[in-house]
Amino acid sequence: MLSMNSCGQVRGEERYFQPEFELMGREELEALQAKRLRQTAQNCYAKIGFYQKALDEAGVDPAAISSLDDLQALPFTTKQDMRDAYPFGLFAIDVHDVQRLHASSGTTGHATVVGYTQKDIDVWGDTFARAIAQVGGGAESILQVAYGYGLFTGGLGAHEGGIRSGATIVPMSSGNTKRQIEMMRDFGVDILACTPSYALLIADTAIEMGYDPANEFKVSGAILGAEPCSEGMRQEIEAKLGVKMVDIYGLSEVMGPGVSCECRYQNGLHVAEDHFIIEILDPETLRPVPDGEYGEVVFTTLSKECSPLIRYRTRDISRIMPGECACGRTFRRMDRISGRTDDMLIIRGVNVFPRQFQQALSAFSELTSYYQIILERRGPLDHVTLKVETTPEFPFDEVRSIELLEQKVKAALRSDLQVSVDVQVVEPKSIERSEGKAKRVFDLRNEGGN
Ligand code: DLL
Repeated sequence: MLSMNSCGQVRGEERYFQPEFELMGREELEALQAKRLRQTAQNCYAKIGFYQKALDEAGVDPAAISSLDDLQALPFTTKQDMRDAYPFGLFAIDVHDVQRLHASSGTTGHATVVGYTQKDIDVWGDTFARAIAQVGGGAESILQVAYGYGLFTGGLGAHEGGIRSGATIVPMSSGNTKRQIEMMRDFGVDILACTPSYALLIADTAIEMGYDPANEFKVSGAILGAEPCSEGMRQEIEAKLGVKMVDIYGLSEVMGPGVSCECRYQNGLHVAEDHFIIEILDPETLRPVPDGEYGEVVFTTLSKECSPLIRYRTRDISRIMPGECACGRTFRRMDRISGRTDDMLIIRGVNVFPRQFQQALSAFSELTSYYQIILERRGPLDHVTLKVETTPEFPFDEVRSIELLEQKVKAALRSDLQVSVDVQVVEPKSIERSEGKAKRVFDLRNEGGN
């Protein structure tokens, strides 16, 4: 349980902790959320044409919102709505009063643009600083930010958290891996922030360079997110780097990293409920599902000045973890993201998410965490090949061993996931490494061929 002294510091140490919110009683917290929800809806109605129209159509008077139950009557916002409003159509303030702009990639249409006032940035910094505290970091820490800086929210989000917690920041951005490792060693970095894929690449590269980062480096905490990370991959990162890892979640539309984050119990991600309302909805009926059941994650922002959002449909799939957390925080926990409604694969009628492959593969000590799923069209049917990479210790020159491993993996997938896919075992290091979010699924179904 968390304990604090009269200055609000945890166990006498200076850690970034906001007990007045993080330990707030549920009733009081929900009253605060209801009040902020009303203010948000009123602000949206007064300042953003899109919401004025949507709230009018839904027949909602924002001033009449009095409890969280009123949320159900509010309209949704989708990524398409944000794209249609490109670039500043969903801003509640004039762009000239905005401190900073971020945008998500526009590979499938317009980018979604989000603005931040100084207050928005402060809140963002607060939520990331809470994550730094979760891995034991604070004003005495040296934080290496190896998320990409730029329009992507990873780099600057982590950076703001570092400022807020008073840490010394090493703003590396992603890439230049050997240099990252030298700096990590020479500067005595104790906290690393990047994607799980990149943390693994950093660990493997350090080991190749002849270091034993788990024992020779000071790094002891890692704040990793922006993509799914299986339990097996987490354990590999923790063992190779000698760190405690917390999974951090967020999305640029809603804020960036820090919307939710694990505590040291690593048992679900506490949602920053003082700034966001989370709902888990059935994606078909758009009705809430009971706690513990999976559904689409929907967020409403409660304190954003520039880019408030009402009921934003993330397409991420998760669930509310039932029960209380041993850490004493009252913020509810969402489970790690199990997939996205738009990355579900349907293999011969069976629904499966890429992350489930990752989980099934972690049972094989002969395999690394690197894999690729390749979708092709062969005749009328979709064909799936799973490329998996062996560890350097695996006897790759023994054809029989490869065949046996392929058969074992195929059988495991059939029994764990009920899917039948071709398995191709490939040599160590033949699957491309990522310095940011790893690309796992290659959909070649519309690329001609047979
Ligand atoms: O990825 C923000 C972020 C940066 C989060 C750094 C954590 C750390 P986007 O690029 O807009 O923003 O992508 C958001 O990434 O909807 C999820 O599908 C996925 N995602 C983010 N965090 C996690 C996570 C950032 N911890 C999209 N686990 C989201 C699984 C995640 N998926």
